[in-house]
Amino acid sequence: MSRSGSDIDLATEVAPEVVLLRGFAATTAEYAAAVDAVAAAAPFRHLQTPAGRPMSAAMTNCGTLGWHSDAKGYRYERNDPLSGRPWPSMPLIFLDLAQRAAYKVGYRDFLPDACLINRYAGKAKMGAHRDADERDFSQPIVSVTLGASATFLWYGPLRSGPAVKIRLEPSDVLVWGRTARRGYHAVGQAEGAAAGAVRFNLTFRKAG
Ligand code: MD3
Ligand code: FE
Repeated sequence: MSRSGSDIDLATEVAPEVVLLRGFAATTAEYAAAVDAVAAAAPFRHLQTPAGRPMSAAMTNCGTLGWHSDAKGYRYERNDPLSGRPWPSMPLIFLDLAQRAAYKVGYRDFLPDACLINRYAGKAKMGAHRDADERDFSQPIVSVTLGASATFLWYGPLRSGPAVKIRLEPSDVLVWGRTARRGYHAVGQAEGAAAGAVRFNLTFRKAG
C-alpha cells in the first residue's frame, strides 16, 4: 500500500460511520482505463432480480468473487456465469485506492476480494437496499464514483424515513462500516444522462 501526496485531505462524516473523501480518486483516466480492461474480459450486463426483472444499472466485477443475481437469488460467484471463467483480477490501482481510502478512515487491514462495477446510463438508478450478501460485516465498503455525478441517498437502519442526500462527483470516495455497514442506501440517475452522460461506481467489499 502506498500513500501519495496527491490525496486531497478532506474527510467528511456525512452520517455516523459514513465518510466522504472528496476527490480522493484523483487520477480518474487511469481508473476508467482499468474499468474498460475489466469490461473487455467480463462485459457489463443487466442482471435479473430474483423476481425476474432486469436491473437498470449494468454490472460487472473484478476480484476473486463477483456479485451476481438471477432467479436463484443474490450471491457471490467465483466464476463469471456468462463465460464460466474466473472474474478478471482486481487491478492493482483499484486495490491500492481501496486500501488507502479505508486506511484513512481507520480500517487498517482492509483486503477486498470483490469489486462490483456499476454503470448508470439513461434512466438507470438503484432503489433503496442494503448490502447483506457478504460474510464479514466487520470490514467496511469503499465506493468510488467515476464519470458523471449522481445523488446518493443514505437512509440508515430503516428503509423508510428521511434520507441524507449527498451529491457524489467523479473521484469522490465513500467509506462506510461499523454501525453503518448494514444501512439502507440508494442512488439516483447520472446527472446529464439524458444527454449521454454515464456514471460508473466501483464498490469494494470483503465478500468471502
Ligand atoms: C452504504 N451502489 O452496488 S455506492 C451497490 O452508486 C450500491 O452504485 C451504489 O449501492 C452506486 O450496492 C451506491 C455507495 C454505497 C454502497 C453500498 C453501501 C453505500 C453504502 C452499503 C452500506 C452502506
Ligand atoms: Fe448497495
